[in-house]
Amino acid sequence: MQTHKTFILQPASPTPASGCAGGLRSSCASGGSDNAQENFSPEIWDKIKNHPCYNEGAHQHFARMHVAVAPACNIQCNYCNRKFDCSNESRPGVVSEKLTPEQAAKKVLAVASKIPQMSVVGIAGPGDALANGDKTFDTFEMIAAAAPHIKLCLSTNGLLLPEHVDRIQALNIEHVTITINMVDPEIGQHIYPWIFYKNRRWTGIEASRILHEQQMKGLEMLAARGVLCKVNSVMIPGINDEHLVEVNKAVKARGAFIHNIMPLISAPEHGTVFGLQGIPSPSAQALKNLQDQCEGNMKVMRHCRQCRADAVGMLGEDRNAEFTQEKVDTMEISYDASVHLDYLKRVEARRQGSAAQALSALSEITSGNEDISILVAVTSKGDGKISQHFGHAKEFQIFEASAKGAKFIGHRRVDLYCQGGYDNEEVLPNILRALNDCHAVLAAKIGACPQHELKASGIDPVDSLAFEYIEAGVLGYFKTYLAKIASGEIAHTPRGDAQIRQGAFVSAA
Ligand code: CLF
Ligand code: SF4
Repeated sequence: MQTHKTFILQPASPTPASGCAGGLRSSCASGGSDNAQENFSPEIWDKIKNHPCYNEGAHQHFARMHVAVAPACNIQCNYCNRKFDCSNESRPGVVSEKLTPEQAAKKVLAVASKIPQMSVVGIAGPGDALANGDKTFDTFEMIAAAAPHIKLCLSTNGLLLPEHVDRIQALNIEHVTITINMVDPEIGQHIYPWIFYKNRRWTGIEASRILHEQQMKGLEMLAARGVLCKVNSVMIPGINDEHLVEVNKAVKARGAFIHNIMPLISAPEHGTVFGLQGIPSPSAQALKNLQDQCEGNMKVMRHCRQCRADAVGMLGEDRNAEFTQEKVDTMEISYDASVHLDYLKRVEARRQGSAAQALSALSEITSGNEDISILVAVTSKGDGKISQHFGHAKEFQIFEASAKGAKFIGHRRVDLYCQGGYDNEEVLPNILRALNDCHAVLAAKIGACPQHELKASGIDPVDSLAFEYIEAGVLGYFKTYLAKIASGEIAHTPRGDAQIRQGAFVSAA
């Protein structure tokens, strides 16, 4: 498959992770978000507004599902091993069940009838979508006929892309991801031991040269047809980490819309070549530095959850176990598109409310503080609000608050603190480590014990902003923080991984 495969960093680390096709405008008016509607042309906005991967703002409202109809692959990546399966493992390329196109289409209707947030169906393996072209396109045809409002999304290694561009366009597949890890076959030979192309196996530099040429050609052809292309790249320390800046420039020049640079997930037990060779995952800081370097060139995705090839639900959650083939077969499926369309209207109202409140909060940030920025962690149930209890969080969204606005910079996965009836105090140190560069945590409720421990680690626990819209809440907290500085109550202290403050708390109440 593509690079919906490989990767995850552990909780203690910050989470790893156009030419904009003429669609990205320069202004930035919604509380600092560069994912706001006004930053895109109407045509582009229409394509991305409900897509949880292409639009960071949409992942708070919309879900995706993958149907695992594509088992075979035509190349070998040294970070991939599709034999490994574990239901607790969120790792691209991993699936519990492979489906026929008919089973997949039925599963899509079953999920759509239960999860009105579901806006996109993707085919992301477990092998390569285009190495299984007939199954992939048959599946999309059935879904398009049964549920035409659901967006279709395809992910591929790109080897067969030029041959399939016409069919992709004919089926109105508006979103295609290509995994591109190199634009230099010298480097590619260390990532790809072989490819299978035109009825023969190719190895060495020649294999990477063919793959590279096909990827570039396919990307150019799709961009010329108005298909929004996302490029996924796996950051592999010592192999292509420095080279990915070149990749970024090359894909931008060929019309890619967004670049998703993800960390290699590497562990010997996964049985991958890189895992067995002991090549490490990149540090969170190295990943962020690379993403920052590339961001000036094009839109960069920072909220990727490195999904399984059968993932179902909001990004960061997996509800696939509710929709096994056995369960779908006995399920009463009553799919009603109007339920989803009603949900779209509610999201639209929510978005407008959120944007208005964020703008209002931003207007209250006093001038003269342009050099101050802080990180704020937020936990949400996926409704765009600060709506989750601290103890129920499996991940925190991290925002950088500054006079420019509230900017999403990534997420941090953690173990559950509340285990239904008792608090798992053993996980608290890991949560504190995951958040140790944040000035505050905003949650719907924070219990006395975690409040105490957060304060002792120099992190302000805030539940007085419960159920506020996230960006407005983050900016509200920042405003109070600045006020405390102005009054002399606290001094601004930047936080880094190794820097744990004592004291100096602000309350946003
Ligand atoms: Fe799936 Fe990929 Fe489409 Fe999204 S996932 S096929 S573009 S609908 Fe999204 Fe998952 Fe990251 Fe992929 S979070 S691994 S980027
Ligand atoms: Fe995807 Fe194939 Fe590479 Fe595995 S070997 S990551 S299935 S392209």
